Amino acid sequence: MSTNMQRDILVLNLEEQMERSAERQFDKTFADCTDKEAYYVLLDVTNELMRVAEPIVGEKKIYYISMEFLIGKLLSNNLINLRVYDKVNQILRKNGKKLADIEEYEPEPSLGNGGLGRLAACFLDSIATLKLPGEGIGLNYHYGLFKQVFDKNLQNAEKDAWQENKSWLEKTDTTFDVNFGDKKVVSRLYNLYVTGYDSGINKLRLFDIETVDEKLVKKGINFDKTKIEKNLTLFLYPDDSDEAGNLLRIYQEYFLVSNAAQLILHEMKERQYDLHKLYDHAVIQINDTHPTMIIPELIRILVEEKAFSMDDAIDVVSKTCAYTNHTILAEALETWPLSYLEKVVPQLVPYIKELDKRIRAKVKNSKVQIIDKEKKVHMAFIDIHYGFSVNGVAAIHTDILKNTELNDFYKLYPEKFNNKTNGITFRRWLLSCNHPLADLIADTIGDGYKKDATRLEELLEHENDEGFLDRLDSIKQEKKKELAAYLEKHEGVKVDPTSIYDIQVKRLHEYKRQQMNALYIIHKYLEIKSGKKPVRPLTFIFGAKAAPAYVIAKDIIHLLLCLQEIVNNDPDVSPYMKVIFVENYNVTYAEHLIPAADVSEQISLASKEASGTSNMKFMLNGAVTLGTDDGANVEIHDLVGDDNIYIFGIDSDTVIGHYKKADYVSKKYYEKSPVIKEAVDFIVSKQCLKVGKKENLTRLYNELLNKDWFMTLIDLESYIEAKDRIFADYEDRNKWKHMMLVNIAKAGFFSSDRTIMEYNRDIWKLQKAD
Ligand code: CR6
Repeated sequence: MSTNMQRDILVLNLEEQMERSAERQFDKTFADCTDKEAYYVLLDVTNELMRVAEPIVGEKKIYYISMEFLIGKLLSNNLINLRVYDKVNQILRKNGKKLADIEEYEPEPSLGNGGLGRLAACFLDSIATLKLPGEGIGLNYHYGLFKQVFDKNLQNAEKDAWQENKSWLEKTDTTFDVNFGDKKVVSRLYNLYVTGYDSGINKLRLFDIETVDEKLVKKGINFDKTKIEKNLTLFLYPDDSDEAGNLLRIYQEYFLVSNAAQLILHEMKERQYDLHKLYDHAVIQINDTHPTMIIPELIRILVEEKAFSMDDAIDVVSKTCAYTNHTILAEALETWPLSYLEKVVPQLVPYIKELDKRIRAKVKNSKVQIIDKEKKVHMAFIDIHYGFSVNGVAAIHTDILKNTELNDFYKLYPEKFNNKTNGITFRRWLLSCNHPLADLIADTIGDGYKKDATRLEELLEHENDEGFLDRLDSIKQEKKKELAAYLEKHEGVKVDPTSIYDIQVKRLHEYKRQQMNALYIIHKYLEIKSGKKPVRPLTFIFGAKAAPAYVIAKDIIHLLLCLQEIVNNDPDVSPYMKVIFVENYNVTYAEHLIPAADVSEQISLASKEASGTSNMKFMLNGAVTLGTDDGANVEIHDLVGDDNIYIFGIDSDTVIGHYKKADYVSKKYYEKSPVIKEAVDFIVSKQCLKVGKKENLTRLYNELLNKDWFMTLIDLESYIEAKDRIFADYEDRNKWKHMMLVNIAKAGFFSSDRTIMEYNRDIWKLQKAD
């Protein structure tokens, strides 16, 4: 029977399937199942549907190798992509159940830090949706990223036990030997099916080892970092502030690429492809520098096991690998001491030295050498010299790479550099998280936009249609009410759904400048205290995790939690404003927050945010951006025009100029402006110290006054001005509804389908499966 027929039969008999599964698993009728049991029933039948779905195959395949895949919960998304969402909902209704309640029991896999990992997940969705043969290759971390817990206004980190026996993961029989310098481990492959929207199935390959010992984790997320056989896949990005942490990270990275190389070569063998033509059958996208060792590893295997000459091996691998850069922040561009690599992967060192030697023979410029004078290996430089493509993730980011950060390389290989502005999958960030909006759009312009997002522009024809604009507005209201209920349940805070929801959610980093938002909140608080009330209440919402070793980032969380306590408990102020820092921000939380946002905070220091992707999600859900001309904000600005976005602050050229001349002095701005001074001083005021810790608050205060590396104070006044203006404009309801419409209509460009089409057109060159 064809897979399509099997699928159709399953769909036709979905209800019976569910009954059968309920009986098999719980010895109950489906109606009698608890919501938790109902989740396992839906998991079971959805897994079955995916098993019989058409795999996407072709002569050439993309292998997207990444240390992170922040896939989020999968149930709703899979149901939507498999086109059974409505049918399942009907059955649920009949049995007195709601999908939203059932989904609460699905654990969220915590396999990523933030944007980079979430991007990888969006890409997998689009690759499958576009029917391109492709796989993700990553690691199956047991506890993933830490779970954030607040105590005494401080962030604590705990392990996040997201794995369950019954899950989306399929254990396979595939195992590989992975040899490190001082030990050998055996890997095990797990598959996770990736559904495309109304298309076929690809796979995410996650590797693990069976000797991991979860009991190694003591208090919080502390564990013995030296016991590699027991800790290798315990956590994502373990604390790398010490040598043991660094070494563990290198063990993890090599574990990933060794498995990837073996898997790819195994597939080539199975299909009897000529390895000299590897690049005709495989393209490897290296997601940031973390999987860079795939290059020397493949060269090593070809030379040592497949009788390739060094020249041929290097040539073939260079034509197979492409690199994406996701940041210009120096600390994120990995450089590993050669001595660490000698310990963990001595077998790669001769190859890395050979790659370095060949560059030295060709180019004299010391700034492009792979191994520097201090014997550190620049991983990105391996990618750039020995890959065929280098891309940035937004137009301005790629320009900065070409003209500043990687200019020496750009001059060597101009043809390798290209831009691929990031995107988001509309299946998750609209169809799944905002049903009423998706339905309104479908009612207005038809279903076509679900496959061709540029058609959202057709909404512009309705810019004078009052009925449509009112429906848009009332959907936003509905989502705001839902969020208010969710926040009350999860955070215990009551918010006014008629207030303006101003939301900043993303990792906590000084360059993202949550501290600037905090200073605005202080400013507003003091203004209200002095009798100047806002026209409408304001709700400031934050969500962010700070790396456990990033001290100042944790201090910023501390300040915001202190402000939350002060503001929300002050009877003079709390009717007019609230501050909510949600605990353990993750993909699931984002899906609740983003549809309800009015104002999208994208306030990084210009030049520092490579792209950002929450900016796109907010826009798609009708929020208006308050931001700097940075990352993809620049492209949003171009698309929606000056009238539908609020841009403030110094531009990236000015920022880069300050860094070059080293002439930024934050104290100058503090001393010049009473508004800035008052806000900054509040951090160490008696009122703040009463609820907070002196050590943390003083450290943050000193950082802002004496260093402020990410130039908060230079932009603070223009931020306050822009933010007051956006809040005032919210009262012009017609103008605001129009801005919502334009933002939604112009969001089509940011579909990850467009991004993936560009990757495929310019880099991967795969044939679409039929
Ligand atoms: N932190 C960038 O900072 C970008 C994503 C995805 C980041 C962010 O601007 O949108 O990648 N970079 O390209 C890294 O993780 C190194 C991120 O998520």
